[in-house]
Amino acid sequence: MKTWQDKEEFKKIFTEKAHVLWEKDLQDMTLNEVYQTVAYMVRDLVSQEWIRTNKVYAEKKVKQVYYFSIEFLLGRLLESNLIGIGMEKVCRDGLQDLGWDLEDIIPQERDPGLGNGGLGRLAACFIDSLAALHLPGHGCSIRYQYGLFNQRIVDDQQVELPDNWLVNGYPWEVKKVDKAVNVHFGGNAYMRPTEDGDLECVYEKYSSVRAVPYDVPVIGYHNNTVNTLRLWRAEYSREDMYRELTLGDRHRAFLYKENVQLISRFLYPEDSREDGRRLRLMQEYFMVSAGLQSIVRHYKKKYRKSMYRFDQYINIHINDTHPALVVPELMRILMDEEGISWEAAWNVTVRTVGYTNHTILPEAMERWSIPMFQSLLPRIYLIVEEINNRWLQEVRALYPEDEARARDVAVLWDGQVHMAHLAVLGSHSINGVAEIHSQILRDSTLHQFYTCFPDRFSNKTNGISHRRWLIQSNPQLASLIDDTIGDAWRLDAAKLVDLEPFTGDAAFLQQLGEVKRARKDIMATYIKQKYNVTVPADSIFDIQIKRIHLYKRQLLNILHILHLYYLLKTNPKMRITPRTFLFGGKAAAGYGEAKQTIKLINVVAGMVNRDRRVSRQMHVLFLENYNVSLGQILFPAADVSEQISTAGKEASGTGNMKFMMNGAVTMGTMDGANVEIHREVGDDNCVIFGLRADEVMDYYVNGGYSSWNMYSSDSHIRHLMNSLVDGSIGGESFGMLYESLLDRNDEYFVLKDFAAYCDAQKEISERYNERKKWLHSSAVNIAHSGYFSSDRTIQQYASDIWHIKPVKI
Ligand code: CRA
Repeated sequence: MKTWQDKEEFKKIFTEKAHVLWEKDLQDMTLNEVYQTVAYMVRDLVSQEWIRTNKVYAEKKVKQVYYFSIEFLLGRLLESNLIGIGMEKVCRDGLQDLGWDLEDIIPQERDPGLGNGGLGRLAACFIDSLAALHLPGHGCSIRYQYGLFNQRIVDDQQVELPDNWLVNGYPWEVKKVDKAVNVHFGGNAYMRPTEDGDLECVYEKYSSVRAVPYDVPVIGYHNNTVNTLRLWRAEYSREDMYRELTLGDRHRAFLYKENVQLISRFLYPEDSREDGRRLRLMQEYFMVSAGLQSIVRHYKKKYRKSMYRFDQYINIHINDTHPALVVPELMRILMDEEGISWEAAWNVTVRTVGYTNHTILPEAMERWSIPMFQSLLPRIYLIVEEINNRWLQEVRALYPEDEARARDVAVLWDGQVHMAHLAVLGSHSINGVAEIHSQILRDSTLHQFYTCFPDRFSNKTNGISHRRWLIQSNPQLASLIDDTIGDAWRLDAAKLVDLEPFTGDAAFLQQLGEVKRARKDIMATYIKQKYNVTVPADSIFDIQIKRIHLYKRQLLNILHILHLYYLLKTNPKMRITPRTFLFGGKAAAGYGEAKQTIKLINVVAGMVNRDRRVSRQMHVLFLENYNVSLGQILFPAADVSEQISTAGKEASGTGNMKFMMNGAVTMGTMDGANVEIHREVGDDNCVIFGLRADEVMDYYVNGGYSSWNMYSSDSHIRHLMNSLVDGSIGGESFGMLYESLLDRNDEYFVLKDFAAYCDAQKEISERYNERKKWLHSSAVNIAHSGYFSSDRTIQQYASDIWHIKPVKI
């Protein structure tokens, strides 16, 4: 790859580039212009490799995977790309000479808010790993004009501001006008007999949307691979507009134009919650159809192979059910455009598609009303109907007179299209994202499918990119690791286990303590600057950062804090290990309980921090607008990682892995990947508490839990619950939370797990006071975090599901 020889060359190229781009003297440039200049320079460096990567894949006709995801939560790219091409130092030094600090330039890049949380961030880690492992794999998604809202806290409450992330342009994208395709919506579809006695589909009177791709390079790590993330934008074309005008009136044409542009305007702000709105279905089909059309076109043009062999060269992976329309859309292309029979098309489709499930929360399972689906996608509906009919025929033949079974596995039932069932039926591979989650899929959520296709099910425990979450975000720890075991772990995260012999080494632990302290100081400085709050860096940094959701139980955390506060108020002589409790996360705008939780945290924080006697021992803070960039400051600074979801609810979690890799000790339930973290580090190096998933399930099925009984029998709980509604917390009332905990019988077992959580927190404090033991635990966590690298996850997908091989560029 072309690189900058040294900082002198960097400065020369920078100066030329800046002049061309901005027509300004260097001293007049804004920081943002400096950022953009460097970003374009990085793109110049990789452009040859980007072209070559695609050429090599096509020339060698290698099998490629396309990862379809409605979200890609990339985070900033300048620093990660500089690290990827090994040019960070040259750039830093060059900028320094020119009078800029790279640290001031990096934050000029806006976080592309193209995702909500775990699912979108996972997709970003996956394409990062694909490129790092020189695997031929690309992303496909939507180029939302507005990302997830920016969160402001005003009067203790969340306010949502639009995230217009593209205002200054996005230097990483390349618009490919010549690669645009048309996607059809609405109209009529019906079958009619052909002359040779067959049936063919007529699809007419639809309206068209122009899908224009914007490609973002996905740069490997110290290799020459540059894969592609293709983001589709919806546009109207003059032709289509003209046709609308001739078909209808001007009003109709206007509506057409407005509707079309809406498709790629907003990211839906729901995380683990179904929304069911028409526009979302349009987004899903838009992404799927545009993505598939371009893949098929490329395959035919460059691979020149028969469509019957499509699955030998192409794999399509669907990240949850949002892209599940890949199944009927590929069927449509194979049958209507390529003239292939149903049976052959179905074989190709199933062999091409793989599906990952990310949630078992019933409220998050996508379902669409049939009338809406049918009117929006009439041709696709006919195909889904046929898939359903053929499938139910099989099921009824196998299990006659078992309508309950048919209902459990139907794609169309009760007036709805069940997307998870469509995804399962149309895939050769179905996987969950942590062992316990995959187990629950097999045992209950998808049990009937599992009995039909046991071989198609597997587990692929999630992972995170150790490049972003260790090398990039915690350079202090990364260089300590280099000094201790060498730097081979940078290419192979499994080698982090070489740290194991040092987890008892006093000198190493001492240095580890210093690194953690340095990272806590950075965090404390951020807090001081942004909130004018001083948090003591020698207190325990106890952090819960993730979407706000009842099942994730931020409530359990804040109720424990409130409990501690009351104890300290009533016993002025009481001493606890000083703690700083930090929270961050967005609540979906329409999710009342989640928003009230944010308010409760903020009101309690104000009360605690203002109380001089208490605030010597504890601080509480809600950090505004948690996103990838803020995460890069928070994970390295944590002592304690709060992973306290109700057991059985969190499919995997990935924040838990980021904390672990940065040496935090997990305080967690036996849920998601916590189970595997616990297995890796053992009881001594994490703190597990609370109900197990089977116990939770047992309460749901057989009853036997009453939160009112807890209220009556436990005076602490009674006090806490009363305080939610009697005005004693900052004169505010938190009725929704009170109702959910008591009147709605505490669906997530917050009160049930409360005592166990308090004990676990005491345990944490005691362990923290034994400094050497604590640092040992921290080191054990880092040493065993290699398993949670997304490189391991992607290698498993590549060999077990996609059957793709590395290609050296
Ligand atoms: N909300 C799960 O809840 C999981 C991620 C990525 C989630 C997390 O536990 O780590 O996916 N599920 O696998 C989801 O988005 C639609 O379902 C998530 O991010």
